[in-house]
Amino acid sequence: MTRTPTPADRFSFGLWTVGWQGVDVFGGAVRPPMDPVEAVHKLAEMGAAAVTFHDDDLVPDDATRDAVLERFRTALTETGMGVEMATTNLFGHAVFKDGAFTANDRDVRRYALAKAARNIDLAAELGATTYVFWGGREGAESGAAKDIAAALERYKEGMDTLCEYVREQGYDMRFAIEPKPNEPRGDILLPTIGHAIALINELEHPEMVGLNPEVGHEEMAGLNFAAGITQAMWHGKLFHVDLNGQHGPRYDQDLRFGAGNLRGAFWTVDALEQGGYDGYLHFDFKPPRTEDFDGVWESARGCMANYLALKEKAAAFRADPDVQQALLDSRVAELSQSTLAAGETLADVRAESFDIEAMAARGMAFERLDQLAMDHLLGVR
Ligand code: GLT
Ligand code: MN
Ligand code: MN
Repeated sequence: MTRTPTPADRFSFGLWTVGWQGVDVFGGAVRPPMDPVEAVHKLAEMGAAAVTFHDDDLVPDDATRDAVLERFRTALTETGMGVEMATTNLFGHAVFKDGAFTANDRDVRRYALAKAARNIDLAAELGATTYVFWGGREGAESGAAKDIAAALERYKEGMDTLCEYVREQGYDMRFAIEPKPNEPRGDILLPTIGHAIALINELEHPEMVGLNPEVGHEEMAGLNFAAGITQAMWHGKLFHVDLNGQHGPRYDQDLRFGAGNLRGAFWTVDALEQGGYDGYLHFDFKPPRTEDFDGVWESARGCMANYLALKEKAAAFRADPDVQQALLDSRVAELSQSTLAAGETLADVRAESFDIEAMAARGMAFERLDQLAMDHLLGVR
């Protein structure tokens, strides 16, 4: 195994990540804008396979649209980089202050659909097969301001309308919803993986819509990311993933992958590798405001290096004979046996006599198993 990223690792980066100028609630830009063409070249040099973008990251205005796209296409051709995903900025402009697909103002909802459809055309043209919907402004700060049931109807209408559009156009494209519990809205609709999966089941084309879960967003809600994405995979819904770092429930930190909850990152990599996820490994992080451009690239390099190092650690953990014994001692594989044997009925189970004291006395040996994982992660095995 090598720790030098190559396109075969399928790493990708949002143009808005390395291009983040550091504007936050308390201060303005700390870095000049980054030319998307430079980002493509630099990320390609570092071993990434693809980039992703919001309409406004790449083509901020109509006057320069054609020229910008021509330069961008040339950069992709020169570097062999792909565009694997795209998304719509439905949160930055003041028009979206009360949301996009779920704004109370119907004109805003209509504009949001038009804006998304326009960028879906560009995404298809550039070869993106995943289109992300992050509804950061879909929500409210107070109770009566938003009729939640009506908002969910409108969310569904928006997704259904755009699914229909993709079908009509014959684009090879799937949608991925990105949950987040709060920030920028006080409470955001579809706050977690589970909420989003439930909405998808109500859509007209549920097969076209999956998830783009982000590490930090689930952890902001105090949830276990590895368990969340494993459930998404169980439903066949892990279409894409946003990898980054977060220190528990606080503001959305968007640290580089591996920073923050390192144990969580280890189990995330293990879950992706064990679960057979074969999509892009997309980093959605924000290089801290303290950094100049050297720091930005260091941060991007760190995302990939940490993934590869954790992949190596997770593989060594799974291959370790002591771990395999510990898994047996913890009876992990036993959970894959059906609870009732073939042909058995609930009546058979009810007729069985259980020695519950003996059952209760059996230890599960999970501490040994977890310590082995710690030892691998700490590099002491
Ligand atoms: C925004 C957000 C991210 C989303 C992006 C996709 S936009 O930067 O913080 O988590 O993935 O729209
Ligand atoms: Mn985030
Ligand atoms: Mn994200």
